[in-house]
Amino acid sequence: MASERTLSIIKPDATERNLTGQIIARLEGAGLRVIAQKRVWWKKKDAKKFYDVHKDQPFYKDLVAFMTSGPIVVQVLEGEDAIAKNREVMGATSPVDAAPGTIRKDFGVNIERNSAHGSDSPETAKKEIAFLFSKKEIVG
Ligand code: IDP
Ligand code: MG
Repeated sequence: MASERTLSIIKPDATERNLTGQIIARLEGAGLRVIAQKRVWWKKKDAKKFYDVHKDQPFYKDLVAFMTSGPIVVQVLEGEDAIAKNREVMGATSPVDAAPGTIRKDFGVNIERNSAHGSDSPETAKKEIAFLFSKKEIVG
């Protein structure tokens, strides 16, 4: 498997509880490198656009409210099989289902406030990275 890039977000429930360092340490510990990173506070239109794929889901409105409730850390991760590896380190969407030792099991509050986001495919990763970073901001 070649080197890949993926988009990672540390969500508001985690920034609020001062967990950014611990989450980044787990990602780095799994061999992923942070090659771009910034702390931002999304407006409603940003969150709506980012999660547009979920616009027909019953949780969409709450998800947009949650993702705009505080600052987030957005980052590009690079490494072997980065998309799958990031999702493996994060764990399943709900902390209840997430495997022991994963970010969502250890830090997630519930299925919505689950501390981290990770792109789910190469196409999504490309789109999400382009939504959040200019080429100049990805510095290796
Ligand atoms: P993922 O983040 O594991 O890829 P998705 O199904 O893409 O999961 O959902 C995006 C985000 O929407 C989740 O990370 C979580 O914050 C929220 N979410 C997903 N399903 C539910 C739900 O059933 N209730 C409330 N929030 C949800
Ligand atoms: Mg998803």
